Amino acid sequence: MKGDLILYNIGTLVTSKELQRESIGDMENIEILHNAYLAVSKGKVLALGQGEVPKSIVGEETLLVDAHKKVVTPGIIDSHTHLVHYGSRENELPLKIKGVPYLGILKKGGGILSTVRDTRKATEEQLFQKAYDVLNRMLAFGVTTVESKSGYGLNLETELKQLRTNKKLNENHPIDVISTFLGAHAVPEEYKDDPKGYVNEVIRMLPIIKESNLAEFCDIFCEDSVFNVEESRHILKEAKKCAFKLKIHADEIVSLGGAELAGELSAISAEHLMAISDKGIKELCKNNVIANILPGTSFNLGKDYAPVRKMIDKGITVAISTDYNPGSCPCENIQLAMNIASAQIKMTPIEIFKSVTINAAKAVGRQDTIGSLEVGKLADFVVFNVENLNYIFYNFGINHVEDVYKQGEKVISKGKINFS
Ligand code: IZC
Ligand code: ZN
Repeated sequence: MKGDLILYNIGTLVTSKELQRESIGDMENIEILHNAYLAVSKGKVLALGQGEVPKSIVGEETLLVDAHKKVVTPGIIDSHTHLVHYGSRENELPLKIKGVPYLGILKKGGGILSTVRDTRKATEEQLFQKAYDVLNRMLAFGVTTVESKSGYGLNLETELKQLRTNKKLNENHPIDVISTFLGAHAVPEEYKDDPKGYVNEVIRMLPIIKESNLAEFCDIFCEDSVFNVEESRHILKEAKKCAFKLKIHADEIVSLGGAELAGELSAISAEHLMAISDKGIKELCKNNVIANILPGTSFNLGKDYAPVRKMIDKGITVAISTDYNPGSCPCENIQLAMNIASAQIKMTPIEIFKSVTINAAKAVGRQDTIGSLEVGKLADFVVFNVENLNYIFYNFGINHVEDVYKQGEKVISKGKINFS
């Protein structure tokens, strides 16, 4: 077969393919090729390798592109976002600066509940347009797949509105959007005096959401004064019965035992983990739960970083994502999250790329089609305008992405949107 498109003269090709020698927890274990080529046919990877492009894959129609020794990686996967919402919360910034904690703002009816009020009022078109613009920026940062949670409706009608918006974004934007139901994101104001009643309401919503086919995962905010471990277990067990795959916002601010619950229920991933206990680390490890860490949130809240080195040493699979949301992390720049992981958590460039490619693919259950550049997988890839991988982390705070290809189509060209 001939390639439709072949990039050649790639200085560094990070394939993110895990090598056979893989030992548990070896976060450096990916293939990196120098002086490489990457061939695409019908939106998928046709071939890749080192040195000269084989003549057998070059046809008359093949578009040959000189990569000028730049760095090419798989498309980045942002595996934890609260993409679809309305309004913003900069009015809470003075409180935050004065030291009012995130959960304190929520307790007073602000925080998530403020975004719920705005999202309930918004039209589907408004939600779509706001999120679409954010997806454009994410794409320019090298992101080709995004997980997107609901959770600003807290009633069936608005949760469905958010989830339908996910679907519409997935159908209309080059980025693939993977949808998660987060009905248990907070207790809504109308259930303030009856939190158990809201737990029952979420459980009532589960089969309806499942039936609608609008969400693949079910997530919960298991946190002090939000949903405790017992309530989280109750909701997630019901979600499992409805065949949702599970995620848990676990031990973000207070060490409640969310990681232990993620292990107990064999969740796909546990998110945040800034306050995870040693027992929680053991349980994630024993049950093969992915630790999805969100360095931008620790940075923005001025909180501890998740103990990533401890988790890696125990053999846990680590993913990194933005947590893009209007409260704890209003930032859609995955490269900034990666820079923070480097400077503050001391992860290596290879560990970080693995965390936003193949490990992030596992966190969204897509490791068979994306997350690495291997023959037959989708040709989602990014050209970074740098000479080596280290440079991305050394010269931080700017966007190093030059081109982004989604299924072989160049959707970002020289940093600009290239589709209509
Ligand atoms: O809107 O504050 N942590 N949920 C759990 C969030 C942050 C999103 C928000
Ligand atoms: Zn979150």
